[in-house]
Amino acid sequence: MQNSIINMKKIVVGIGVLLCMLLWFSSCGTRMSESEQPVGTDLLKEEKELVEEGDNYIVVGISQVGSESDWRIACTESLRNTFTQENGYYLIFEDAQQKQENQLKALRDFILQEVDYIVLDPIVETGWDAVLQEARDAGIPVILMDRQVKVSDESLYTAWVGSDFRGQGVLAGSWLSDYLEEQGRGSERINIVTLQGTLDSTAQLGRTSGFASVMEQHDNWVMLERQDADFTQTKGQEVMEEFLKTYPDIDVVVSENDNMTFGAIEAIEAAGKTCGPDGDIIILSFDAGRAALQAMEEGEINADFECNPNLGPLVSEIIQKLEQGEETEKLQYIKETYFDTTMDLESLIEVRTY
Ligand code: GZL
Ligand code: ZN
Repeated sequence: MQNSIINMKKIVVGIGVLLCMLLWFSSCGTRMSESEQPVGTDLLKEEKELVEEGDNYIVVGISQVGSESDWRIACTESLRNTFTQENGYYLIFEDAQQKQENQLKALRDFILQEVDYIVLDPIVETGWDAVLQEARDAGIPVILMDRQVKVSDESLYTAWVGSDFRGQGVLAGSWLSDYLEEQGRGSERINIVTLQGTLDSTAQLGRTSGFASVMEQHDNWVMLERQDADFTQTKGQEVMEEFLKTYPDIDVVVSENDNMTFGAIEAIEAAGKTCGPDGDIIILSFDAGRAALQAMEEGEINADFECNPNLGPLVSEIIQKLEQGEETEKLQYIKETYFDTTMDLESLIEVRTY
């Protein structure tokens, strides 16, 4: 009996020690600045080393728009795969759930935490001057990715890397022009509706204006209506349902991202119409993610204008240059292409990383 009590005691003590060890190591994983350490805690030697060693990391605060689309998910994956501890980074990642006020709060948190760099994908182009000024006052470089900002002083951010959205819109317009010619519809009245992305986002502004610039060369093209569907599938379906109720003869849908396109296809088919090369309605989409290329292969989308989400490596390249004291280009465009049903989609889909 006596032995078993002693053994029990040993087990209880052992578990207690184990728990303390576990608590310690789990707290080691999170970076604690001097001010955050619990007052009076005598940091154990190992923990001190970990915090000191943590200082060898480049601390990057990333404010991401949200998780509203396949494109956005792929972009976040690219960032998380790049800003790893193995690559010498300590990443603080904030998802703003598509609200600018969450991004402003995230940036102010990053400034308080004295990160080394701020990376911002600005949901809309306006409203950033003050917080960027605060980052500059704190001596923290801001790198923009994907979307851009309209600021009074361009030196408020160090560099931007992303897509040529206007170029995507122009490419979509010229693709449609060629396609209609081939179909013998070059002089027919063509009724068009547009599902726009988040209003005032660079992607929406660029795609809308790029396509509009081609519209001007075709007086037989009529833009019946453009409406904001916020880059989401749900809104895309809702807005397309309204368009179908309002306009009996829609020839083309310009949808400024694939997720709105998926919603639009739902609405078109629910209304008893068809889309794609053999359908009633021509579908032009943007992003060209894997799911959209599969829908294209199934004959639901005519053409898709790629928006490359793999921005992580390009942003990291900028930071590495800054770390070496090297100059970086102010604006850097990522390479992109487009897809349509004349291409060998099966082999293209196989090699796509998103
Ligand atoms: C474009 C990006 C857009 C995508 C949408 O670079 O900002 O936001 O086209 C995403 O899918 O929601
Ligand atoms: Zn028509």
